[in-house]
Amino acid sequence: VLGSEVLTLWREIIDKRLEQLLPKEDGGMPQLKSLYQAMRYACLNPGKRLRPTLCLLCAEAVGGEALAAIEVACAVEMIHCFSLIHDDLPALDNDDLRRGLPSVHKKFGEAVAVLSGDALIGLAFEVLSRAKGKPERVLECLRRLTEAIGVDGLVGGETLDILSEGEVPNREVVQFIHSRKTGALFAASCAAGAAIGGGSAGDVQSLHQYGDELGLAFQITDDLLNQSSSENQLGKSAGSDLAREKMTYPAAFGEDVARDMAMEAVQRAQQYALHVPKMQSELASLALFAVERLS
Ligand code: GRG
Repeated sequence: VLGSEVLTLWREIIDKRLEQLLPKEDGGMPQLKSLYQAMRYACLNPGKRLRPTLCLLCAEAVGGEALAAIEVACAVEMIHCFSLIHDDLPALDNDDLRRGLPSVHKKFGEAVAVLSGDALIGLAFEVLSRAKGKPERVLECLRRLTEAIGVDGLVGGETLDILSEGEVPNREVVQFIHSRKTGALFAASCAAGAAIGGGSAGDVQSLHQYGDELGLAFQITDDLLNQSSSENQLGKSAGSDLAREKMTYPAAFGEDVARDMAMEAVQRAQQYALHVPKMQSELASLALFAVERLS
């Protein structure tokens, strides 16, 4: 089974639950309609849904039911969409295009964009708190996801990414940035899925490592695509890393070595996938998808 087929299989279920969990456009207070619209726009536009799919698969991989992880998966996607809204803001990467459409601040203005992101992260944790499962498992998901977004995760990685613009490419720094701004959320999505699925400590750890390696392969590929692909193909800006002198894998290691490193990370991810009881081939396909994707 191809990675893209695994994604197609789950996307409708994920989108349907997200749709139910997000505020209705015409619900609540009429004056807040643009806030509700911005939250829905950010979450329901056509992204790949890779992180929530991994979360569901990892629950199944450890012997649980995929759907038991749906709240955790939706929380993960809300966190991810929040990070995209903020990443695109003028103060950060200043990107006008996302998922083939105007980015949230272009469509709704900066204030509503910032605030819709804030609302999404709150909603993510509210949804997570309602996840079905033993309280200690829900708490483990909470810990893993909050760790993944904090100073040792997305925020730390993104901050260094921004502060390193224009600096001479440095291999250690680029590894630090990538493992945090991208790897941490992939790892936490997988580990949280495994945790809520009732996995043993060893299985949860294997899937954390799997997600970490997949995330590395995914971000190196993102760097390579930014360099070689087009805005049309990506649905987001292309060539922007060079223009902003970003600290990327191709900048620090060269394109060929970066490509090899991405493939090596896929292989390591696939090795970790062999440690869990089920869904090994689906997990292996999704790891390969991280490098073979065109957008
Ligand atoms: C979460 C508290 C908190 C802060 C976030 C803004 C920020 C701090 C971090 C930015 C992280 C970021 C945007 C990293 C890039 C990761 C990446 C390659 C995103 C693209 O992911 P895809 O291709 O997107 O899976 P789709 O559109 O398919 O969902």
